[in-house]
Amino acid sequence: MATDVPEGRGNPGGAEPAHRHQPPAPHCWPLLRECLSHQQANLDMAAHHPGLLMLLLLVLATLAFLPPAAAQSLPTALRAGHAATSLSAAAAAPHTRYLLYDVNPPEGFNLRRDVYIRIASLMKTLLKSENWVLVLPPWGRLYHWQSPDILQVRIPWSEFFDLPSLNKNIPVIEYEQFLAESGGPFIEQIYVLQGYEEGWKEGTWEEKIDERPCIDQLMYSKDKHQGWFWGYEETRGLNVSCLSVQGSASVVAPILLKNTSAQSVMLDRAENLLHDHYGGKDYWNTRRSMVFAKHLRVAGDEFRNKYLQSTDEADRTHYNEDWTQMKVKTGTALGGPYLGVHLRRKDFIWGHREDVPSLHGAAKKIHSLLKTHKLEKVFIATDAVEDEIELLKKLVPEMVRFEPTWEELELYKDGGMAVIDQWICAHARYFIGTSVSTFSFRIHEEREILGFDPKTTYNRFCGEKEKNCEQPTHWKIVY
Ligand SMILES: Nc1nc2c(ncn2[C@@H]2O[C@H](COP(=O)(O)OP(=O)(O)OP(=O)(O)O)[C@@H](O)[C@H]2O)c(=O)[nH]1
Ligand SMILES: *[C@@H]1O[C@H](CO)[C@@H](O)[C@H](O)[C@H]1NC(C)=O
Ligand SMILES: *[C@@H]1O[C@H](CO)[C@@H](O)[C@H](O)[C@H]1NC(C)=O
Repeated sequence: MATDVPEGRGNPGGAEPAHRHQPPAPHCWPLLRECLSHQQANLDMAAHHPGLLMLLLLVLATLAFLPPAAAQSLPTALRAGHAATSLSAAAAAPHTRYLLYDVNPPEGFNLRRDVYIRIASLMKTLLKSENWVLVLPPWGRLYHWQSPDILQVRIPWSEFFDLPSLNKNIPVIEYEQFLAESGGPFIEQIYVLQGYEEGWKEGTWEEKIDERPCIDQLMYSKDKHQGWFWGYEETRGLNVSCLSVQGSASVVAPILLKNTSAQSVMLDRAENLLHDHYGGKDYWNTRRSMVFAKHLRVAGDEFRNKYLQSTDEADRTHYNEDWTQMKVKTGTALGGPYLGVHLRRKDFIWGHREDVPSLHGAAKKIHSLLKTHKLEKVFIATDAVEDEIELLKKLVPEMVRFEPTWEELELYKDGGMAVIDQWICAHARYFIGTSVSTFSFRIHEEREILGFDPKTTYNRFCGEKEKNCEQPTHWKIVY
C-alpha cells in the first residue's frame, strides 16, 4: 500500500476528512477458526446473560433452516420475544430505532474514533425528536492490525472503550446486543454515503443531501443483500441505496426522521460526513466520553509505575472514572518523569513525506528534548518495523517501549496495544508526536483532558528538509 498516504489531513477546519481511496488489502482468515470463535463469542455472551442463550440458539437454528425470503419476515416474529433480553435502559424504550454506521475499510483506528464523534452529534440531533440507539460497529479487519495468529474481527467496543462512559453521552449498544434485541441479523435500510459526481462548484458551499445513483461499485450485492457487516456473515441489508452528501453529520437527520421509517438504518462510508462543530462543546463531550477500557488503563498505569517511576499522585494526573465530573484546570497536570514520543513510520515514510524525520533526525531531537526538560527516560510509541526499532535502540539507548508478550498481545490485540501506548504517552511530562497522524492527535486530546499545559503537548517532529515546520493546533476543551 505504498500509495496509502494520508493527504490533506489536519486541515484548518480540523475535520480530518478521509482521503484514502485505496481498497483494503484483503485479510483472509481461516474459515473454520473464524466460525468457531464467532460461536464462542455468542456463547460467552449468552453465559453472562442466561436469558439470551435461548434466543441466540433460536436465531441461529432458525436461520440455518430458513430460505432467505422466509428469513425476511423474521424481525417482527422475533421482536415479540425481545423484552426479556433487554440489557440496557435505552433498549427497553418503545419505538426504538437503531442507527448503524461503518467507515471506508482502509481507514485506521484513530480516524474511526473521529468518525464516532461526528456520528454522535447526528445522534444528538435525532434524539431531539425520536428514540434512537447507536449500534457500535464492531472493530476488525483493519489494515494496520497485522499481528499474525490472532483473530482480530468482530471485536466489541468494550475491548477498547468503557461502555458506561459512552452511554453517559449518547445511548449505545454493541452489535451483539442489536442482534439479540432487534429481532435478528437484519438491517432494514442501508445508505451508502458518497460525494457528488460533479464535485462542488467553487465559491458556493451549501449543505445538501440527495438520493443519487451509486458512483462507486457497491460493496453490497443487491439481490442477496450481502456485504461486509463486520464479519457477521449472516447479517443482511434489506435495502441498499446511495446518498450524495455534502455537509456536516446532522444533514442526514431529516432523511432518517422523514424519508425512511426503517427501524434500523445503516450509514456506510460515514467518514463522508463532516463534524457538526469541530472543537465545540458537543465535540468535547463526546470525546471526553470515549474513556479507554479500564483493563487497558490499568495495564498502562502498571507499566508507568514499574518502568517510568510514574504515578498519578506524584504526576498530578488523577483520573475521575466519571468523565462528566472530570474538569481539570489547564496546566495542573505535571506528568511522569519521562519524555513521551509517538513516531509514526510505515506508510508515513513510504511516501517519502517531507514532514516526517529520519530516525537519526528523530534521535537528535529526542536527545535535545531530554536535555532541555532534564529527563532521563523516553517512552517511544511507534509502528516501526523491527529493523528500525533495532536502529532506534542504538541511537536512543535510554528508550523504553511497551513490548507485549504473546499472551498480552492476544489479550489486548493491536487496538489495545495502541491504546496502552497512547495512554502512556498521554501521561508524559512532555510529548512530541508525528505530523498529521491521527494517532498523535488522539494523544493531544487525552493530554488536554488530563489538564496538561499546551506547550507540553502540541509538538511534532520536523522533517530534515522541511522549510516551514508548523506545529499542531491547540484545541482547547469546551466544557
Ligand atoms: N501500538 C502502536 N501502534 C501504532 C503506533 N502508531 C501507529 N500504530 C498502528 O498503526 C495504526 C495506524 O494509525 P492510526 O492512527 O490508527 O491510523 P489512521 O487513522 O490511519 O491514522 P494515521 O496515524 O493518521 O495514519 C494504528 O491504529 C495502530 O494500529 C504506535 O505508536 N503504537
Ligand atoms: C426526502 O423527502 C423529501 C420530501 O418528500 C424529498 O423532497 C427529498 O428528495 C427526499 N430526500 C431523499 C434523499 O430521499
Ligand atoms: C429502498 O430504499 C429506497 C430509498 O429509501 C426507496 O426509494 C425504495 O423504494 C426502497 N426499495 C424497497 C424495495 O423498499
